[in-house]
Amino acid sequence: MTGADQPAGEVAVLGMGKSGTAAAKLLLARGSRVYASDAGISPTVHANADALRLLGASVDVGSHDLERIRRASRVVVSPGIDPHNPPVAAAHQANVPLVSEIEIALAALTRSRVIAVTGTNGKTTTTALIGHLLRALGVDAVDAGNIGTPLSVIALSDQHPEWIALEMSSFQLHDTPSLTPDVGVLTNLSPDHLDRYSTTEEYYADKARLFSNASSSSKWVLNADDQLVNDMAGHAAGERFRFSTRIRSDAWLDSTTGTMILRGDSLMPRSELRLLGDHNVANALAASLAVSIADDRFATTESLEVMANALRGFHSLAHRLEIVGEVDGVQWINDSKATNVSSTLVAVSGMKRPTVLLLGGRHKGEAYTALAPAIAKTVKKVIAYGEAASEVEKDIGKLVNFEKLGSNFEEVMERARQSAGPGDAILLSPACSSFDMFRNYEERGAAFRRLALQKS
Ligand code: UMA
Repeated sequence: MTGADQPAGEVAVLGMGKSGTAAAKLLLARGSRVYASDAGISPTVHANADALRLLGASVDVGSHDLERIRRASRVVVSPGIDPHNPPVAAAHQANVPLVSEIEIALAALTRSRVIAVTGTNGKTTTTALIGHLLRALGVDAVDAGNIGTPLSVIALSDQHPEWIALEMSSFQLHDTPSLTPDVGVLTNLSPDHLDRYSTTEEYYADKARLFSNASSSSKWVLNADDQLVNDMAGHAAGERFRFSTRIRSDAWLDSTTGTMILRGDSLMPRSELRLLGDHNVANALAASLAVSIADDRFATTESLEVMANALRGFHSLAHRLEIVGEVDGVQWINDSKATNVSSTLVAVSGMKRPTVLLLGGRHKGEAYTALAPAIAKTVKKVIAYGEAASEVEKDIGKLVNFEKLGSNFEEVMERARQSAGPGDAILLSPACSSFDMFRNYEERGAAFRRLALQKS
């Protein structure tokens, strides 16, 4: 590590969730003095604090020492901490450089090559597909970032991988100024996180940071069907490659023959991809395109065949249009990861069966009216629940068979069961975050699965 990488003073790490804890461990391993703090007092925070204390960090649980943060030589902020919160504001006021956990990890991962993926929706599936394809090609590759494994965990491992499929959220992009991916993928753009950003433009500005260090050697994979994506890439330096489910592109779906085409060659019939919805075809096209341009080795005819086989073997990720089972002729679909309106719109638009839609949770600021046309086509009933129920009712309650419930998820599931008959589907695609009733979307999805499969 160079002197520039290793500040003389203490590094303050804000948040001791997954990313803060991993960043603190990496900093300690590389010789920094660390002060880690978390405003929360959950058992996880306490356990992480104990682990960091043992490694030599100074730790506060339940509060942040703002004076100490102001004196730090650098601050590492967890992505979930709102920039307006006191510890971040304190760092800004004192002009302490503030970075993400990813920034710390990238400085340590000098030899690994990176395919970075961002966008409003589809980025986790695309990242997972990229990692899956690379490993199928025999490459030492890992998936990291917003998808779940902090990049600092990878940086701490004994052997750094050759390639990293790195999912970047807008929050992470905000504080990662040195991100310079070998390949950058932008899946799509639509409003999201309006509970954190004051305008959609502000949110898009963070997404645009993907292109901050564009150079002539950069390669960009862009959604040809999304004008905002192409506008955002603008005049960024580097080569552009496009994917589409509508028009002839570098990777595209030829709907006349139902074939997925990669750089002029037939990749595979769409019907052999075991993922629901056209958006997943777009994700698979984006991932195979990103891999095929990443290195000449991955663009041969043999590699194409290996990738097609790997795509055939890829199952949907948990909580993303995941069919959890069929009970008494009713299909139960867990799309708990759909935490914004555009994601739910994609799910509802892809439904083939008459559908009971579970919509609700913590309202994030978007209107639900955009769902109305898609709901009119296949949804037989909307059950709105949680904090957002009244907001949902105001926007679409009169346009559809509608029922408003409270915040008892077992009751929501029971009413869903009673409202569906053989041949129907029950879709949890909430368009809201889960935090009013659950710890996170995974816990919400797990509750859906458990209650769906419970014998009535
Ligand atoms: N906290 C404080 N002070 C505050 C506010 C919060 O100390 O003022 C503490 C909380 O008590 C908590 C910690 O900060 O202990 C939370 O940190 P975090 O929310 O950043 O959670 P991590 O466990 O570090 O997980 C993060 C990502 N979380 C978010 O961006 C909200 C995970 O993405 C990611 O997988 C993980 O790092 C590893 O990279 C999750 C996510 O929901 C899946 N992402 C959003 C999304 O996909 O929409 C962006």
